[in-house]
Amino acid sequence: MYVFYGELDSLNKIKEAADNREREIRYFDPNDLDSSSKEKLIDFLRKNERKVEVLTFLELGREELISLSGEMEKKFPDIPQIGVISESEEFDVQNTGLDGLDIVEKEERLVSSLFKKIDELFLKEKSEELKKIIASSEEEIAIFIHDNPDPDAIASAMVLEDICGSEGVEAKTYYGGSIGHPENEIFLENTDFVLQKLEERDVPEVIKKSEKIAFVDFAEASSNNILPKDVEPDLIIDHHYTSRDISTGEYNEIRSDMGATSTIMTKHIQNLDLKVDPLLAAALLFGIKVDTDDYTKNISTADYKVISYLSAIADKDILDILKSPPIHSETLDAMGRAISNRDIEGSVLTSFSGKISHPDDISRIADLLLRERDISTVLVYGIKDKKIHMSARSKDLQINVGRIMDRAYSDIGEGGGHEHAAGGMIPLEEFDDEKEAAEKIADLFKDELWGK
Ligand SMILES: [Mn+2]
Repeated sequence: MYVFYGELDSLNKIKEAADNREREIRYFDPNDLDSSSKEKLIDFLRKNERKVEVLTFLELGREELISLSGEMEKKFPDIPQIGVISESEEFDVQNTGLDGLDIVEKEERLVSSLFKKIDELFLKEKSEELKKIIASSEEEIAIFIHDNPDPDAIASAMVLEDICGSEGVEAKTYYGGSIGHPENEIFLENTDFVLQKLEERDVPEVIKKSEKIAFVDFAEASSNNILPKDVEPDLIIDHHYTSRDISTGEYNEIRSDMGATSTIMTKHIQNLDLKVDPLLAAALLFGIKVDTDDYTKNISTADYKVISYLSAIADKDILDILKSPPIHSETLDAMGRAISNRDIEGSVLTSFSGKISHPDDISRIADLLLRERDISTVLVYGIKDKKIHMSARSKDLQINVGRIMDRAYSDIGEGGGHEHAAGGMIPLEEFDDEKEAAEKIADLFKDELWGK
């Protein structure tokens, strides 16, 4: 809830903006004739102290602002304050001795700059809240990231571990699946940061021995993570949009307006005055880069600000390596087999790459083969741990590979994904041998594609 005190012509616009964010607002007019509105304000704040996110003074005179803000700071030290002043006014808040007051100048774009300020204050409050909750933990905190973690999840967990460490609280980061991106390996090889790989059977013990459970870069147990459905988190920090009400836990920060969890975590670093070393800065920067598709998708002003902050600190050598990360020789071998085994019919290319060392290899190979001239749709598949992993790509706007993968393979395994990129998995035991598997998988794909 936002509380306003004072007189302002743009009040209607403020109401509208608060409405858009589904925030309640309360307005107190000092020129109310019936009785002292200051007393009403104090009374209201006393009753609603925990609900009020920010108290904004609208265009009071300098003296009145200083005295009122001082009084409120004494009475309600936890409520952040903003003073809106006329552009012409000289106001140096440092000289007033008011710690809790921030200033916004009244200008053309008052409403947007006011709400930006509110967001900044809100984030600062969130950082303090996060710190307090972590500090209150006497035993270990278990940080969970999603299966086959990506750079954003790993960098964010690194920061959360740092915050725990600065409060003297033990923390460990757990994941299921495997670390696939070679980029991740580069970071993990260069830091002391250790990720704990978990099998499903080990989860109950970790849950039992940890005082608090944190979800980072995901918000719900059991979807794309190693946790059973009934695990309730104490902390959630995520940036994925969800229409479901996820309000469990002590600390809840789902900011779908930010491009990456790394952005949220960098904000906490800044607000809590934590040190960020060049490698961590590079990891966070890379996390944002991957999640925003090279800084082009779902990117917000907050992301840009954080990017410029991190770029100044980030390890340049590591960033250079990440532009073209080293490739494992097994991956290169699988690429070689996929290139020589490719079977082309019209603009459709299918290829079996044999044994692979990581399921992620398949999608990299599919990306590569899609670049062949005159090819518009690609299916690549390979074997790992008695399973056939598949990856499909298409540039053809008439084709939805996600739907094709779903229809072609759902009877014997799983398949699905997006319009232009999709994947799937079939247990090898569905086939007599590898040779039969190799032929049948390509046939099922093409039959579905051409509607046979
Ligand atoms: Mn993410």
